[in-house]
Amino acid sequence: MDHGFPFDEVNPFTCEPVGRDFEDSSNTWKNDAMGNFSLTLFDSLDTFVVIGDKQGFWRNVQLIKDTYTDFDIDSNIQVFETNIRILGGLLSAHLYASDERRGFSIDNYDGFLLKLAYDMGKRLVLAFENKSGVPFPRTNLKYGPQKVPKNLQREQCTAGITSLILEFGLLSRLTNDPIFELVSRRTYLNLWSSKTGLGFLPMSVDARSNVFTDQVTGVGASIDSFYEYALKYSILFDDEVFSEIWQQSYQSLLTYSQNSNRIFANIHVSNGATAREWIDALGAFFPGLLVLAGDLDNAFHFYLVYFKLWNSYGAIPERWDFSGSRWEFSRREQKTFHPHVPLMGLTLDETKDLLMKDSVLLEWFPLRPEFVESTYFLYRATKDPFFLRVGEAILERYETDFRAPCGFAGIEDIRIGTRQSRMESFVLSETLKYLYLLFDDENDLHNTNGAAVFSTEAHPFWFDEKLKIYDLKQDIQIPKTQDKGVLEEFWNRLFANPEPQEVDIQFAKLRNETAMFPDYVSLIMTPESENALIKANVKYPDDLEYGKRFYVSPKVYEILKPSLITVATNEVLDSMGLTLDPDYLGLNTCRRVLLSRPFLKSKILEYPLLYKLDYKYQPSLQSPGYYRNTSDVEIADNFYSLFGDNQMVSYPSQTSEQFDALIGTLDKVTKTQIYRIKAGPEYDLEKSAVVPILPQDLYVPQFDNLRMSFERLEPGRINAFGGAIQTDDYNCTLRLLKLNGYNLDEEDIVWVDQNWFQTANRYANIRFSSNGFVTINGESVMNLRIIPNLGGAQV
Ligand code: DMJ
Repeated sequence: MDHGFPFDEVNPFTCEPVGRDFEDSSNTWKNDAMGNFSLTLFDSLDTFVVIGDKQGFWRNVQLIKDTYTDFDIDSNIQVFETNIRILGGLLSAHLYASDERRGFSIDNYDGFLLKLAYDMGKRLVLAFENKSGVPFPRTNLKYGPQKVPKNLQREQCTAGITSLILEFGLLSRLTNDPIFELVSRRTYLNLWSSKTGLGFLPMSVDARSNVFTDQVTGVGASIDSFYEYALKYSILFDDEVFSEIWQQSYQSLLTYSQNSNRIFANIHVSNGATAREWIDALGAFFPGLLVLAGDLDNAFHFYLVYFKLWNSYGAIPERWDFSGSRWEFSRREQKTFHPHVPLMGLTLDETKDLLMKDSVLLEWFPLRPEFVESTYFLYRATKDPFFLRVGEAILERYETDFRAPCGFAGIEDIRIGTRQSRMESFVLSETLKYLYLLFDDENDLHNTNGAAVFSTEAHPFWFDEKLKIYDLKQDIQIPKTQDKGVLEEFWNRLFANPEPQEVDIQFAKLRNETAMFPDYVSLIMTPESENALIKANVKYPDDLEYGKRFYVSPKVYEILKPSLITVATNEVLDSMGLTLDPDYLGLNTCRRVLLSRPFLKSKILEYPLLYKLDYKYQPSLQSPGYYRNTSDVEIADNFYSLFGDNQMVSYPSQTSEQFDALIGTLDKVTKTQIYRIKAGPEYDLEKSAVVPILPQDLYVPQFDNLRMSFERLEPGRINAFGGAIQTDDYNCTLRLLKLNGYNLDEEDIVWVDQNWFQTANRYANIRFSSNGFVTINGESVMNLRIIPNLGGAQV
């Protein structure tokens, strides 16, 4: 504040204030976020709250009151960045300033922060004034989106289109003006309705034509907060439509994108094939999101990859390649890398440098928050000291290496360690906030009364009926002379002769146009949905053929829903009194972690596959020279000796062959019904198969449309769980490892209905053996077993 205010940022090395690039309007690296509106201050208002600095919060809120009455600024800014940083910052600060329950409320507060938020909202929402149906990526705060050069208005991304719903939703609900939520929600649902058969949205969109400009998807840059906001919006506003979007899209990711090392890889949206074998720094938020979704297991496994990156670089490269196939190394010498054998003609260090340079695809680290964010969420969910140790290591880097005279400065080139002379506003609003929260067990945000959903910029949001609603909806009239003709004419006139009230006029026009639109749920016409429509007596057009999309209101959807879910029955299962749970991936349940570790011990240090990734991605996990002699975070003496166990073991790495297989049609995979067997009465061995059916096992009534991953059980090799493979009693040569997004545990069994084999099996190479195993191409699968139908073959 001493050096930067009222500018957007401060140069951490020179202490000079930093603002937009007025010379070069195409410098989006700076100008997208720096709108000449004291960005860092707005973005970090609630950081004062989180660190418990009441005076700091009040003082800076007052400063804003004294400095800003609106955002009538002639700046072209990016809508997404301004939404999450400025609007999000204002909304969170307003909640704290107005809600007495949180202990930071301001006496005689008149809601001016919300009024400022409303002003910003009115300016941002104009980006939706686009005939193509998707918002423009940028807008001019004073004149609207048409003032932005056209070449900056084409490239839009999925995250940019869909990540307004949380802030806009909250703004609408707090101001009683529905336009923000309606527009952003409709746009989100529209985009979602154009997902591929596998349930994916590509990452890039042309904003002028509303056409996808690539065919790839993942969880990192350009699409990250699409997933994040589906889940967070559903939590904040208790919205089932968005909860289902989260579940469907996550199920697709688990099924098609998650690779055998639990990395969510970039894949082709239409066929699920791996498209690019890299992950980026932004994707490091995903484990944290999975904690929120209640999937700790996948959260932890994906986190491990980023943890290994931190061990290798003391930072997270903006983009990191894990493929192995593009390496200069393999071009030079066709053999696997061995940590102690240099390439011909090179020293070992030079060899490692070569590998490291090949795997760092984008070399900067601007102190992004995502890895700290996930560390924080995993610690809150597990309380395992391992995550505190990681936090400590991160903190050490900030204190010794990232500190600068006026703040913190990240890395410009990870490969050589040069520094970046910039401190983005998210360092104070997100990175340091999460780091602080990780160590502050008593923080209000950790109490039930302080519960909040963090926006993608880490602004705490909450919403309930006790909050005061400020009715800010203004009745703005569009002047008669301008309220006619085509849109183009309207804009031309407006910009030819800008009026002081122009934003209000544009805003009123947008509101008029969007007042009446359906807040719909999109469904695909299938025999099931047709049945549901008939059963619920809902009228639908005659020409609604199978495969066509149709829209219903949330109300109608609620009526249809029960008939859309079919629950299979099986006489044998019925006779055992077991019940089936269609939510086999557990997406509706939050699985609690059993804190069965002894006091002051880390369960993670006992995880025998902790080093699996080091082996698997060894060539890509080479440290840069300046970081090569740094020891791994978890084996730092003072941590390892205190929290480790002298029983610690590391399993040998998997050497069994692993491969994927598909039965049926790819785009039907996520629609195949699979059930988890729920707890039931005592198991009756008399009536049972050779191996008891246990709760947690899976049941597949139709052995079709399945995407599976197998390992070959070749005696002498090491299996996926780190055990030596021995000759199996049942003579099985395969083990199922993954089924439609579900990663099987070593003991899990998948039960298949024998009835299907006898009545509907169209595959000559899928059979079952006399001792009850499913056989594929003549090979028995040890954990795929038949549930006999009554009177059927003996099992
Ligand atoms: C932040 O501004 C937000 O987290 C956003 O969603 C993407 N990432 C940056 C920081 O990395």
